[in-house]
Amino acid sequence: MSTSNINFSFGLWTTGWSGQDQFGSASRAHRNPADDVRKLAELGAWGFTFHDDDVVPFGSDDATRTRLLGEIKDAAAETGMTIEMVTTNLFSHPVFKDGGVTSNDRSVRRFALRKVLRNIDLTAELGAERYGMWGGSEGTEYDRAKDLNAALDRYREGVDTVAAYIKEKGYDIKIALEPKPNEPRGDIFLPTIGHALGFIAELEPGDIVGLNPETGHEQMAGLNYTHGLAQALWSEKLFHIDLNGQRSIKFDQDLVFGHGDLTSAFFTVDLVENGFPASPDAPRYTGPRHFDYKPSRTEAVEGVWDSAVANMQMYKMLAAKSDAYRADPEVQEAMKVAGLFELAQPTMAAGETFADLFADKSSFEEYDPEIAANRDYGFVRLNQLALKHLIG
Ligand code: GLT
Ligand code: MN
Ligand code: MN
Repeated sequence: MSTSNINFSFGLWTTGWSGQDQFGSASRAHRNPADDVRKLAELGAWGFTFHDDDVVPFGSDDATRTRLLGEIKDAAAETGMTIEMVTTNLFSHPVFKDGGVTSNDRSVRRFALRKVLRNIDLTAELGAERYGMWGGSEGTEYDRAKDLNAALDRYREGVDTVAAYIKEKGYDIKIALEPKPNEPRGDIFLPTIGHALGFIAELEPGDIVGLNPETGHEQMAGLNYTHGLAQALWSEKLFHIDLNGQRSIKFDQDLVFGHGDLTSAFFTVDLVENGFPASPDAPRYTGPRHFDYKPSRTEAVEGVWDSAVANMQMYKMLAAKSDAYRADPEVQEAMKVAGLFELAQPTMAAGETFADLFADKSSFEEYDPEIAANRDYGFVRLNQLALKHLIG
């Protein structure tokens, strides 16, 4: 595909991050989020996302809320930027220090739900098709801090209630849950894509609930992001993506996409842009290419915009590499040798019965395991071809 029409979007909390961390205060001055919308549009972004509190400071009165949201709407209208997802901040204010929808304090849970439902109305009003739920504060530092069964019940109740509200109002909105293993909580509920998929299967109804997996969050758990995206796609639950960079199992770095594990980033882009190589009818990701990164604290305003551009540039460079890699006849041949197309062939023949299988002596009685044991899959050569395209 041509890299000129990729829909790139950014969270306003990304470029808007002032650089404060656990140990240091802000290294950059606060900017008006509406100005960031204009700047992102100028740099080539297609859309943006935001938390309620990114635009309207917590506790603002209704008049202030209307005015500040008006500024964002104006900036979007003026630039043609799409507001593709809205989300709710249930983690910054200390009222949420023990969670939003899973706080042990019932009054906090009811307050959190009200904050979310108000934001669902806003999501609909702005025409965004996705509503994000990152449960950063939903978790514990100590195992006895919560009855874990009750916590999962309350988490399910929270998501079910939001989904029921969307349906009752007739809104065209899908919920995208974002897994993360830890930070800011010691252990966050729904730590990985797999946990979240298992949770969604228990929802009632879970049809409008899917995932927003983030590159670094899977990698913080030592997991393979591309594999996670694949399973979410296979489950038809990949509703959104948060792209960024992470260098191994450590605190959430939120680096520029590709600035962490570059090879993994290549295969992520390869999957998103060109799909599964041997499964042309498999589900494809069609949503925006959304960046959720943090311009490093060392950067001044110029560096913020350099880093925003770097995300889009990295993605486009990797997309072009992926296109060339897929079109390379040597790669196609190596994939064939490696057995990728063979894996797409069902193991049992169409309509084959157990009797048929047992009658097939070549599958067992006359099978010579040594032949397959000696097969050379050529995976190393195949990987080298990918790397040749990547850095060649
Ligand atoms: C926060 C978090 C991100 C989430 C955002 C949405 S906020 O910065 O680290 O991964 O996507 O709530
Ligand atoms: Mn992150
Ligand atoms: Mn994220």
